[in-house]
Amino acid sequence: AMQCFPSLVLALSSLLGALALLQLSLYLRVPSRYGKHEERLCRPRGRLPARCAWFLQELPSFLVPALLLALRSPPRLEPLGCRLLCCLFCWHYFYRTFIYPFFTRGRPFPLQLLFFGTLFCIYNGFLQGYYLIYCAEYPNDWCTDIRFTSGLLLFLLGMGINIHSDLLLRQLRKPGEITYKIPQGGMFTYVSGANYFGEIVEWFGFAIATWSLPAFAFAFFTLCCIGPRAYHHHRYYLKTFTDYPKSRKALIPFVF
Ligand code: NDX
Repeated sequence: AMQCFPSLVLALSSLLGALALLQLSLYLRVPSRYGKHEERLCRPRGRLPARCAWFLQELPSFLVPALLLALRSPPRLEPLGCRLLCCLFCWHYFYRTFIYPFFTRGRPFPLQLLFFGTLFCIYNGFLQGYYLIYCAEYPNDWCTDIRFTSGLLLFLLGMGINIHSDLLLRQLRKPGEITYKIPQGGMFTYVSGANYFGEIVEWFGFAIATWSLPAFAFAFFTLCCIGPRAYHHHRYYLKTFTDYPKSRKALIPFVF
């Protein structure tokens, strides 16, 4: 049977933090090349329809922890860590894998990024799953701890904002359309990267609720990955639309 190796958790979490910094250094000045930031002259080959790409890429983040959980000896959901994993992490990736891709109207996704994205989701799915199933230990009254309750609240709030914003983006296009318009409503009233803002709040909520190194490393990675992307989206909108709302910020309402 599997057991907890704290040094493995520490090593994998540190590497995730290092990847976050690499990500930041690579994509702070130039955006990652998918969606509205893909170069026009790029070869038309080497892409997969958005639907397949997002499904394949995100699937391991659901499957790996779900498998780890299934392989655990019963009673599987007894430890609070397992329930946290099941309810929060897998719930998000159930949405991202089985619901989001089937409604997306996004442009075809570059195979190369799909490859790295899939590797990332395997890695992170394993780290979060392994830690919460085999390492995490919580006191009996963790559910009434302020870290758990406030974290859970942030997680739910972030997830709500993320899903709502993804929906607003999707409604900007008719099926088959690939043009860009000014997003309106919901959190887009305040920021250009409303879906990213939600996702970041969500994973920091998860980190606070689980109070774990792997989860904080992942929240930090998310911030370094889609934070800069929100900024590049914002710049794209300001450049493309002369009537873009002046008061709108890039990522954090009223601030940045
Ligand atoms: N997938 C996380 N790194 C990533 C894919 C890219 O879930 O090599 C990270 C994720 C991966 C990344 C993943 C990991 C690191 C990679 C990176 C690429 C390079 C990088 C591999 C795994 C890398 C190292 C160096 C470390 C190896 O046509 P379109 O597609 O633009 O259409 C869009 C549409 N839309 C509009 N439609 C009309 N008018 C407008 N104005 C529109 N604006 C947008 O809306 C899309 O169909 C849709 C959403 O677009 P966009 O650009 O706002 O969001 P997107 O970036 O596609 O993300 C979609 C959702 C979103 O909710 C976001 O929060 C979440 O996924 N996400 C995304 C990325 C990472 C992540 C979450 C996380 O870290 N938690």
